[in-house]
Amino acid sequence: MRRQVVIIGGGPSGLLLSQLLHRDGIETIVLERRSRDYVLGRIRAGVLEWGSVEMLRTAGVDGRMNDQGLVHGGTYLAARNRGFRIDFEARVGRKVMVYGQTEVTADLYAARDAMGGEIIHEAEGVAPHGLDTAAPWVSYVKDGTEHRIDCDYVVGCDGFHGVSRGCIPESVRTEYERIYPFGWLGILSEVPPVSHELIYANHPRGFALCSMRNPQLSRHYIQVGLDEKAEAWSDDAFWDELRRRIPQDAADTLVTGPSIEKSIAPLRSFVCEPIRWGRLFLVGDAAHIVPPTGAKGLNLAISDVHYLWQGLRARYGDGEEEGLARYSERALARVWKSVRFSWSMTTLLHHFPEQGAFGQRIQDADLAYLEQSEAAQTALAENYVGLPF
Ligand code: RFL
Ligand code: PHB
Repeated sequence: MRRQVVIIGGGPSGLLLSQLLHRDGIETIVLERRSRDYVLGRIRAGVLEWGSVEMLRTAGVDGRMNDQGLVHGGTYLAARNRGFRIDFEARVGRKVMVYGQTEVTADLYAARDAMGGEIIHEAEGVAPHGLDTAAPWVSYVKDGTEHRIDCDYVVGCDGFHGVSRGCIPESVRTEYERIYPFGWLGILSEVPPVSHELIYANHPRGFALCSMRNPQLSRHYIQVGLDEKAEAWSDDAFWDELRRRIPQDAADTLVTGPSIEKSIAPLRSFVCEPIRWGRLFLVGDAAHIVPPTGAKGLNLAISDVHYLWQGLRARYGDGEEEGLARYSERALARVWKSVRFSWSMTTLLHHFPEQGAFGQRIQDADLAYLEQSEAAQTALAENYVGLPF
């Protein structure tokens, strides 16, 4: 079998890239390790930058998002149970879209099916070969039979734990990493959101976030220790802890209910450089991870897809190789700015074990400055809504 581009990983970045390339007449095949139900059962990102919204529109997967996505013109930050609003529209004239990654992925699968896109689920032992030659190929096993696909390019969209990144020789690859000393315990619950926009709360007991998926479905997170277990948190214990950390008016009106999903995610910043080696390109979480505090992970995956799609369509359109040659440098320039922003939001809003009373005071002062300074709000808003591609 031969395809022009083999994409490893059927998460949002792999599906979006295959959709965009297919619309340009470039043949792709997606190899996904898991079943479709498993991929669609993962609860992850909730906020799309406007550039991401436009990319999904370009890919023709915006129908449900246009109907059901919630456009937010600002967000709340809170310190010590008192919130204030950052007005994105007033500060930078832009907005974000609250629309879950689960929905984005479902829309992408529907669009790939409608176009007859090839996605092999439960592909085991996926392995790229010959990446530093002009004739790379990928092998995998499906239902006990080994298959081989020859191709021009291999794209690693296989997330942080995928096989692709490790194919770049260690002598070429540099990895930058910071692991944070806490995680996020998240719950999904069929109750109305506590506020019409998100609330990011700093509190001496730890960070909390009130988010949503739709007017009847709330998504909330609290900072927890790395040794904690989701099963050890009853729903009541979660709601009580959330109430202690968020603004008083929100705590007073919080509607609680049973959780329909509960899990703990660790927080990490990670960047691999370069993200191209020979005929291999890394995209999204395969190349970099950010802590979720800035809502950037999915959006960075989409901006990587943008640069690579541009490079591949120029290569197949008029034989121009420059976009591919500069993919790593262009994508990483934007990645590092989002890595910085996610790190700074994480540092501003979480309780660090070693921070002490001095650290808490610095955070209080930083948040007071943000509340009072239009300049500080503009910088936060500009980053949150998304820097240009
Ligand atoms: P994914 O989604 O991890 O998909 C990778 C796919 O590759 C498959 N795979 C393999 N397939 C074949 N062979 C192998 N050897 C394979 N190894 C892995 C996997 O099964 C999977 O299907 O990566 P992708 O496409 O790059 O997308 C990245 C995003 O998923 C991620 O950045 C975001 O979810 C991060 N994130 C957020 N991003 C935002 O932009 N806004 C947010 O509000 C936001 N909130 C979050 C988040 C991530 C979270 N968690 C749990 C990590 C909130 C949370 C809690
Ligand atoms: C979410 O709704 O899951 C969400 C929203 C904003 C974030 C992180 C996660 O910064």
